Amino acid sequence: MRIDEGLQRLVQGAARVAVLTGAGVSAESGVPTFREARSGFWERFDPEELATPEAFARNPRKVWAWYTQRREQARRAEPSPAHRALAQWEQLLEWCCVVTQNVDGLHQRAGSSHVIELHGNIHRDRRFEADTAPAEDLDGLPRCPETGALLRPDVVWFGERLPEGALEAAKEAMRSADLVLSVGTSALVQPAASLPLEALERDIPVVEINREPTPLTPVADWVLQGEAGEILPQLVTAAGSGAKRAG
Ligand code: BJW
Repeated sequence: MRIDEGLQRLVQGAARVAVLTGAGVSAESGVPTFREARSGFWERFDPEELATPEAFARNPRKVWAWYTQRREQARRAEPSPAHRALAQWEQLLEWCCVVTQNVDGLHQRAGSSHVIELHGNIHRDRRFEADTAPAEDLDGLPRCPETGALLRPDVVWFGERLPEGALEAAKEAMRSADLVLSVGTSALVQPAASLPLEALERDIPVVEINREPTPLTPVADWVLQGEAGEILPQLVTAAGSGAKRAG
């Protein structure tokens, strides 16, 4: 992959960068993606059975079993070169915001300090709130130590609202950036997928990094096709020689 002169000038001139990330950024850490052929979760599992509040109400034990295993997988994973490159870029910039759809906490572990988690965090629990109580036997499932309420993973399932303030903060980050990147996301899940489109509408340049074309590809200003863990370090090196330093 070669970074052309125009892109080099763009990254060298950028002082405020917002980066939307998806599962592809954690793929090189060994965390599976969702929609990829062969390896994606949704190839093997039905999201209607695991990633909706209705699924949890029907069968909380099954949902907890899946999340417990994924939580452990995320805990064992190490940040990838892509996570590390973004953390390193932050050091060169006036401001860098990572807006992530990932729930694994790997951006923070790599050292990024300004991370907005659109879909929650798999390492946290919260109270399961539903109109009707889950039907099955709930013995042994995680409960709030104070109130005894049934707990669920603190992630965003289909049909659920994003965490309070997260979407607004992400929109504000995109609006105030002078460069937006979309990295390792299929750009299919709303409302996250609209964030780079809104940046384009405001004439903010958008760079996409992905192994495969996505719905964003035809409209992005630059498309770098390949592995995020190879391309991002090169981009940060290119930026490093000319970036405006903080302070
Ligand atoms: C690499 C790489 C490498 C790999 N280098 N690249 C019709 C139209 C529009 C919207 C909807 C619709 N029908 C339903 C909706 C809404 C729905 C939605 O968008 N559905 C679409 C699928 C159609 N959205 C929602 O329900 C959202 N909520 C909502 O809309 O609320 C409205 C509301 C308002 C008021 C009251 C109530 C509600 C919530 C969405 C929640 C998504 N949740 C999940 C699970 C999170 C928890 C968990 O982890 O278990 O989030 S689903 C899953 O998808 C996960 C991800 O964050 C999300 C995005 O996936 P991502 O990251 O893009 O991964 P992949 O696998 O899709 O792509 C990976 C990419 O990486 C690929 O492109 C690879 O090529 C690439 N790659 N390795 C570079 N090394």
